Amino acid sequence: MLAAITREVSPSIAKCELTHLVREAIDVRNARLQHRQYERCLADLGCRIHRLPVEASLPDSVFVEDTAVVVNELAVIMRPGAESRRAEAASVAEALAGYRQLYHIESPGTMDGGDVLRVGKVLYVGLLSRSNPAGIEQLRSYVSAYDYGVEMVEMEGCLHLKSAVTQVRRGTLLVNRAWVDVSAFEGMELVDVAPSESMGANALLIGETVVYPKAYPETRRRLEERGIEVVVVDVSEMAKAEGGVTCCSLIFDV
Ligand code: CIR
Repeated sequence: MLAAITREVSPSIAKCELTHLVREAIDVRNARLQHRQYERCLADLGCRIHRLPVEASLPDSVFVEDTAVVVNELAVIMRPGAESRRAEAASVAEALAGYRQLYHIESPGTMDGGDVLRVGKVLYVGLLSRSNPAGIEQLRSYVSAYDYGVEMVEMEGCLHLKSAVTQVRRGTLLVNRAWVDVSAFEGMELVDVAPSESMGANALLIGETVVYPKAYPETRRRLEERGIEVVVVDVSEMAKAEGGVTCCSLIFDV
């Protein structure tokens, strides 16, 4: 059985952090509708939804992925790189305490869950603006006891590692090579995003199905041509806040 922690879209999402995008109006009502459809999709794929209460004063709080890294044996609560997001972690920690033993990234460490890509027993961590070497060392100290390797990955031009690379099937990654040094992923099959869809590398693999944004049809075709099953969701409002499909949930075995 899988659980998915999610959180209702904040009414203040218009004040979200933005790094690479120009601010556009976000329709909160539509964002909430899209978010409900996203949750429904996760539920259809076997996730029990654990929705956290809205955090009205925390604009980015729908992006729960950034607040924790959950593996089978433990959960590490993040200290997000953006100061405006640090207060998001407490309520996620409270929820996760019911499922896992907790460890915490502490100052001077910073890390966003969006920078952590787990492939089997390896945690790849993107090092750029949100996650720093101190955070990575803390993560390593927590997970190495359970035989997870932690690999630092160079990236540029995007917000998080998972903006540039995600797993779409066992042994296969979807990548935007302009943003990430793929030498770290030697031996794996790489599917490139379509040239016109630079934001298309963020896909959410649940079992053998990929949850994928409606906005990137060319890249979606590339996945389907390889026999990967894709379920499409419209996350256009979240995309204006630089969020994608992985960002809105924390999914783990229960
Ligand atoms: C931020 O800048 O932190 C948010 N506006 C977007 C976070 C998206 N999260 C993710 O990609 N994991």
